[in-house]
Amino acid sequence: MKKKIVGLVLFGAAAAMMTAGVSAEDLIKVGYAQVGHESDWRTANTQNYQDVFSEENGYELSLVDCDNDNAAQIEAVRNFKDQDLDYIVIAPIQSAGWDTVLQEVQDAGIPVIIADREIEADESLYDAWVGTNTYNEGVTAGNWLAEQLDGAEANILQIEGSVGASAAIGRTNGFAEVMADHSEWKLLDSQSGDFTQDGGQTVMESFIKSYEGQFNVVICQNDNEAYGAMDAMDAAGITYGVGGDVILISYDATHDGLQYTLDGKFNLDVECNPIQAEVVKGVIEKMVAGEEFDKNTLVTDEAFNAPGITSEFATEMTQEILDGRAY
Ligand code: GYE
Repeated sequence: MKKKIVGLVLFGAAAAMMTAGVSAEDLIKVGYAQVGHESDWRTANTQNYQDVFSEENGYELSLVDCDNDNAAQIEAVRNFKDQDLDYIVIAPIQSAGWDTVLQEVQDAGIPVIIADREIEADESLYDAWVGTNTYNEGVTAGNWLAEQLDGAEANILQIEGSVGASAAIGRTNGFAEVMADHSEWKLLDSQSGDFTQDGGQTVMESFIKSYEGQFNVVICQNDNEAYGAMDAMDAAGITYGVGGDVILISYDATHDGLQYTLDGKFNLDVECNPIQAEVVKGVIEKMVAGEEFDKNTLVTDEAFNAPGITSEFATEMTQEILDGRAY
C-alpha cells in the first residue's frame, strides 16, 4: 500500500515536470466561439471549457463570448481561421447560416467541432458534433405533464429560448409532438424570452396582462427564464409549484433550478448537461492521434421533479442529488 502511494507521488512529480517543460508552441490551440453569457447554464459551460482546456492539460484556449450576436460569432470563427488555430469549437447561436464560413474553415484545413447546439448544414462541413438532444427534452416535459394531468385540461403558456437557436427549436418541437396527442391541452401563447431572466420576466408580465386567470401551466425553456417568470407571478400574486395554481416546468437543471425543484417551486426541471468539454477534448485527442472518432456524441440528460411527485419520466429531487452536482 505504502509503495503504491510513493509511486503515485513520483508520477505526480514527473507529470508536473513534464507540464513545466511544455513550451507555448507545443500547446494545442483551440478556439471556442461561445454563445454568450445569457444563463447560468452558459456560465457553467464556459467554466467547464476553461477548466478542461487548460495549459496544464496541454491547451491554449481562445474563448470568445459572442454575446448572442450571430454575426459576431461568424466573425469570431473567421478570426480563429485567420489565426490558424489547430481546432475550432462552435456552440452555434443560430442553427442556420453556417455554410459559407464552415467551407472557408474546411478549405483552410482546420477541423471543426460543433458543440452544445445543432446546425442546419451538411455533415460534410464539420468534423464532429457533441451536444444534447433538446427535442427529447421537450418530449420528456410533455410526457411528464400528460402523466401528471392524467386527462385533465391544460391551458399552457410557454416562454421559448432564443429565436433560431436549436435548443429552443428542439424543446418547442418535442413538446409540440406530445401536445398533438392531447386535445384537452391548449397552448395559449408561446413567446421568446431569449434564454435570460429579464426576458422571462418581461414575457411573463405580458402573459399575465393578457391571460390572468386563464392558465394553469407555465413552461420556461431554461432556468433563468423561469426565475424571471417566478418574479412576475410573485408580483401578481399567482402561486406556482407544488400545491400552487400553476404547474411550473423548466429546462436546464442547473444548481439553483434544482434547488427550486427541491423546494417545490418548480414542479419539473428537465436536465440539459453543460459539462461537455471533457467529451470535446476526447474527440480532439483522437484527432491529434489520428485515431477514429465518433462523428456525433450525445451528452445524456435526465429530469427531476419536486419531492412527493412520482413519475416514470423524472427522478424525485433530493438534497443528496443537489449536493452531488458539480455546477
Ligand atoms: O438551455 C440555455 C442556454 O444551448 C442548451 O442555452 C443550451 C441552452 C441552455 O442559454 O440556458
